[in-house]
Amino acid sequence: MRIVFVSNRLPVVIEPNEGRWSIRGASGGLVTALDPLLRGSDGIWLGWPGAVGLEPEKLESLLADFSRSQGYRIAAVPLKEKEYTQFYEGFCNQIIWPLFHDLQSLCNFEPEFWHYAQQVQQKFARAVESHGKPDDLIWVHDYQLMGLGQVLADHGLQNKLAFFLHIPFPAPDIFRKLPWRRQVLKALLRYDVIGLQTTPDLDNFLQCVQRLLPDVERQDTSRQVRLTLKGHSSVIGVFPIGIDYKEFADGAAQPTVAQKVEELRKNFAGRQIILSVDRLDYTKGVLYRLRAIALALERYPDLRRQVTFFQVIVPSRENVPQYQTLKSEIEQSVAHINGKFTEPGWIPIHHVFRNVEREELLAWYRAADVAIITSLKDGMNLVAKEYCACQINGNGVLVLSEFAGAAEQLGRWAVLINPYDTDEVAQAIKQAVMTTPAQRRPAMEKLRMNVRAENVYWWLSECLAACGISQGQPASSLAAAGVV
Ligand code: ADQ
Repeated sequence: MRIVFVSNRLPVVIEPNEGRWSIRGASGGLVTALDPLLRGSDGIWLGWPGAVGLEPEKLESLLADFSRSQGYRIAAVPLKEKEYTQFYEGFCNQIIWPLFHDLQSLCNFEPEFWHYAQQVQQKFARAVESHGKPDDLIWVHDYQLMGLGQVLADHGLQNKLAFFLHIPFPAPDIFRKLPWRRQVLKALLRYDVIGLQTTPDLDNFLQCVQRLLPDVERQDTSRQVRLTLKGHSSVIGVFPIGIDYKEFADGAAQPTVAQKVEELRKNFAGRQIILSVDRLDYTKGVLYRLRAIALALERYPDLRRQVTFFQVIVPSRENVPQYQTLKSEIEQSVAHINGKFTEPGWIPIHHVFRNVEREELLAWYRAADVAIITSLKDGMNLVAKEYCACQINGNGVLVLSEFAGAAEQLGRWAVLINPYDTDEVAQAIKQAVMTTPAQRRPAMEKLRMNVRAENVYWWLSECLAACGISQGQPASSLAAAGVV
């Protein structure tokens, strides 16, 4: 079966380069995982190319170049300026994103955003219809396209329709605030398979359906739930996304990375490196973390000069005002803490705000003595898994927010924190730094085994199995890997 993979963004970066447009592949676990699958199956990936102001012919030729080099096709769903602002910046980034991360006070429930969201689903549907074949699996990704399955079904498409939500699904009291709550749930239930990241997401989804759509019939099996509305059944399951463990672990072991680790170690000799890596987003809890760092340095003076906080933030959604404000608040807070605690030869926080090269990222992951993840809410958080995979010497400690999806799989061997509890986070920083190598190693070993076993290929085969597709290879499992 061929797969038509649909996401809001195509896995490419198109940018002007010395007066000419260039195209390159975007990085990330999903792209790496889907690459071989799409190559082998003559599959196709549909999405918005992310470029505004590029002539259609030029775009076509760039995409054709990229398709040739990758061995699978990608096709663009171009968005008009107004669709970009009202659908992507409005409906996606000012309604669904904050609401599904429990931050309803940040939502702007502008009715026009909903109108444009409907228009864009139609646009994506036309692209699927023009590129899809009758037996294709249509696999739609993430919150931007929750309504696409319904449009396709209404148009009479007979293909199997699958959907995966990368972000959390909120509890009923929060979801209820959405003016189009029933429409969204009904639209989701037109997919044949729905994948969620964690058990709490599944529970929330089921409770929302129960409260808002009481006519839905529910049937539980051992691993999944079947919901039926007006004769159509959907299978809902939990499929926590993983990373390409081997690529990270092998990458971290490369001599070029080892050399960078050596340089970092020299620069921070005698200090523990406490690393955080986040996309610029208010859901990642950066300001809460900074407050806890200030408290830790205040309350535990022996931490000063003993630790260096290395904070890496990748720019994101720079046109949305909330993100611009967040960026300056973070910069102010870092400047304030550094101004207060810096001593000759020691700066407490090193703040990096840019996309970093892969080798550099791997070196930071490998060199860091502690990684701290303070998401206020997160679908999964791949950084937690990437850090563990790169800890090839097994000496690191993972401090992990209990509100990151990753906590369900990794929480047993991490230092779990409530990021809103500044006292607790400050204490966790101290505790992580004080942990001895003898305590660190067994926990990190378990974390690494888990990340290795439940990797992105395992995730893929679990999702495809729910769609009735067997890849013919047994998926790695925790039991087989000896984790549980
Ligand atoms: P994100 O919110 O983007 O993903 P996350 O899962 O942490 O969050 O992934 C971030 C990715 O960006 C990581 O792969 C990381 O390596 C990379 N990255 C971060 N900083 C970088 C930098 N400075 N330079 C280069 N790369 C950097 C959404 C959901 C998550 C869910 C994923 C996958 O919000 O909850 O885990 O999808 O389903």
